[in-house]
Order: sequence, then C-alpha cells, then structure tokens
Amino acid sequence: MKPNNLESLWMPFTPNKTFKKDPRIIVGAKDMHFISDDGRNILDATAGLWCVNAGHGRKKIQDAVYNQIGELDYSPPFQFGHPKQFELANRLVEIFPEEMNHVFFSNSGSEAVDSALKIALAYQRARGKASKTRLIGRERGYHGVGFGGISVGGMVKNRMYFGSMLSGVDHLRHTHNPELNAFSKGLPEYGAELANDLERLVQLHDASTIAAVIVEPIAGSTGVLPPPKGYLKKLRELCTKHDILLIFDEVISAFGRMGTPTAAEFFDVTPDIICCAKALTNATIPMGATVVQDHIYNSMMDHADAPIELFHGYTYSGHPVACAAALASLDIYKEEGLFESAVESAKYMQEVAHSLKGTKNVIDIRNMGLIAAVEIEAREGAIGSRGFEAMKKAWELGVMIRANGDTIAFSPPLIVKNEQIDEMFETTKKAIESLN
Ligand code: PXG
Repeated sequence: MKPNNLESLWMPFTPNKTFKKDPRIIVGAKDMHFISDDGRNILDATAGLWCVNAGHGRKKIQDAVYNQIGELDYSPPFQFGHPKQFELANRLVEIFPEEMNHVFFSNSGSEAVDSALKIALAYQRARGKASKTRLIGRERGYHGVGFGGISVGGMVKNRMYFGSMLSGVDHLRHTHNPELNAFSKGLPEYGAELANDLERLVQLHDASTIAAVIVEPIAGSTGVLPPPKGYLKKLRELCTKHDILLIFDEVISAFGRMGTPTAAEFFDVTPDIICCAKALTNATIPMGATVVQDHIYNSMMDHADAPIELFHGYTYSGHPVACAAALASLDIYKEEGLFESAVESAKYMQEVAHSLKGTKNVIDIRNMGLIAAVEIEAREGAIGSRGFEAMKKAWELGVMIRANGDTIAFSPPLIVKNEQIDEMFETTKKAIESLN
C-alpha cells in the first residue's frame, strides 16, 4: 500500500520532487529480491546500498534481534557494559588483520569515520605529537556525511553546499585514469605512482603537521574506482616513512565484498585503523565500528588523560540489539562460507560485466571483488541523466541497480547465483540500449 501523502518525508540523497511524482516503493524483501508495492519481485543487484551481504530476511538475524529485545533491550554504554558488545569485539578482531585488536562501536559508516578521525587526532596528541593535526583525504573519496567525513571526502556536491568544513584538511589526487586503464579486468595496471602524491603534501605541509591519511581501498560511491596495482602498498610505505596513520574506510569493502573479511587482507596492506558498518549487521540494525591497531589503543591507555582516555561515544555505541544482529550475521557469513562463494561469483561476474563492452554509449567497465561498474557516456550538459534513466528502466524491468552519476554499480548479496548475475547484466544492457 502506498502512503497517502509523500510530502511530509524529506528523503535523503533523492530528488524529492521527481520521486514523489513517480515513486518506487518497496514493501518487502527475501533473499535476492525486493518486493515492490505493485507485487513485483525485483532482483537486488546492489545488496540494498552495498550492505545486505547475506541476502534479505535472514531468519537467524530476525530471531537474534527478537530474543535480544526480550532479554536486554538497551543498556548505557558509558560506565556500564553488556556481554554481547565484548563478544562482538572479540569476534571482529578474530577476522581483522592480526595487529588490529581493539574496536570502538558507533551506528553508521559516517560515525565510524568521524570516530576514526577523532581517534587519530587524540592519539597523536596523547603520544606527544600534538602538532600532527592535519587530515588528508583523496579527491572523489566518500567518507559519509558528517562534517569530518565531508571534509576529508572528495565528492564535490557533498561538500560545496556546506561551508568551509574542518580546517587543515588536504587531498591526494584520485586514481581514475580512463585513458590508460579503461576496460581493465580487476585492478588497473597503471597509476601506482599516484601514491607519491603524499610526498607533495608532505613537502607542502611537513609530516610533523599530518595526523592521518584516509582512503577507501576501493572507491565505491564515486563510481567504483579500484586502486591501481601496487598503489595501496606504496601509500602504506609512505605513511610509515612519515609517521602518518593510514585509515582504510571499509564501510563498503569489509565483510566479504572482496572475498575476504577486509580489503586490507585482500590487498595484504594493514592500515592503522579500519572503519566498517553496513554488512556488519547485514544492514538489519544500524551499526558502525572503528577497529584500531594495538599501538594506538595501548598508547591511549598509557598516555591519554586519566581517567577517561577518549572523550567520545554515542548513546547507542554497541547497542545490544545491533550486537545481536552483528553476531548472527557473522555466524551466517561463516556457516555458509559466503566470503568464499563471493570469490567464485566475482570471477563469473567479471566476465559477464565485461561482455557489455561495445554496448551503446558504454565507455568503461570496471570490477574488483564482487563489485562491478558500467560507465555510460554522459549527455552533454546533463551529467547523470542517463545513469538515472537506466536505473529507472531497470527497476521497471525488475532489477535494482545503483547509478552513481553515469556509472551503474553492481554489488549483489554474496548469495547471488550465476543465473542472477546473467539477469542483472542482461537487464542493464536492455536499459542502457533503451536510452537516447
Ligand atoms: N564510507 C564509505 C566508504 C561509504 O561508502 C559511508 C562511509 C557512510 O556510511 P553511512 O552508514 O553513514 O551512510 C559510506 C556509505 C552509493 C552510496 O550510492 C554509498 C553509501 C551511502 C549512500 C550511497 O554508492 N556508502
């Protein structure tokens, strides 16, 4: 049933006026499909917003959440603890890189990022490097919508309306280079040297003023930009050389999207801090986490002001219901071997995605892990209009895809079957071909 009046809701990241004239309403979801209000099954090629990695409507998570509300619906996270938040932190550090053994909980990717930036600054101060206050992001980066996240972020529209943001922030060049790398299968060959852009910023600001660098290991929201081969390793080396923390924003990439628990493991590059959210609870209950290396936590415990080492936290940090959902999600990922099956599906999806080369207006295809992107040429003077129309057409044809500008992104749940991958791309091809 459609709500009678769509006007009272101000929808996020949505053209409200256009949407409300022709709404797309979702009333249910199961496994690989959404159900629309007109009763159609819509194949979910995006795992919602890169987050429903185990597929929709998972009974185990439903039961865990239901039982948790009955047992302990809420307890305050400051000065008191409940068992499941410790259990979840333990489970997370088991699957995160070896040196990363401490977890700070929040409620979203944006908060996980702001927590990471604040921890980086507090850590530098606690260990006697209080001049290290600059934060370095990267052009085209997306780190959520808090003021910290948009300051280090690099997507123009997310920044231009909101004033001057945090001071003392600078940006590395982005890594997108279609002249050399268009239609790369997997990681692009060219561009590792772009990591040296950090040297330029060190020469400009001096390393003694820089606290941390934050990047997405694979840039998602900006239109899927896998890192050039060797880029992340080089960036890690430079951060270590200049005593700068490296933060990976893994809000999209953690929990199996790369076939591994983290992209850090996939790339064999260990950052100092990882931010995650989304698939942590299979998106059923909002939750974010900021996971840090021992040297950061130990330094804070040893040197930060006593008695409270970090003046930061949320009413819902480590919420018991979110913890229950996360524990059940981690169980499902493990019991069903979903990270492993993502590796197989990713191989298949790479070939199917690249078979769209030659389709009308397609100018690039990119992929990595269980992520793919098909970029269509922008209409002159109307950037994003073809992407938007392709998304609408695919919805009519029964597939949910995501348009980031004129790039169509695919990030299906890890339970996806090969026939469903075929359907995702056949429908997308039809949708693209229907556009002028
Ligand atoms: N970091 C990254 C890398 C993200 O992708 C966030 C932080 C923020 O998470 P929250 O939970 O605060 O939304 C994200 C979110 C898209 C799209 O179209 C992606 C996100 C959000 C909205 C749209 O690709 N990712």
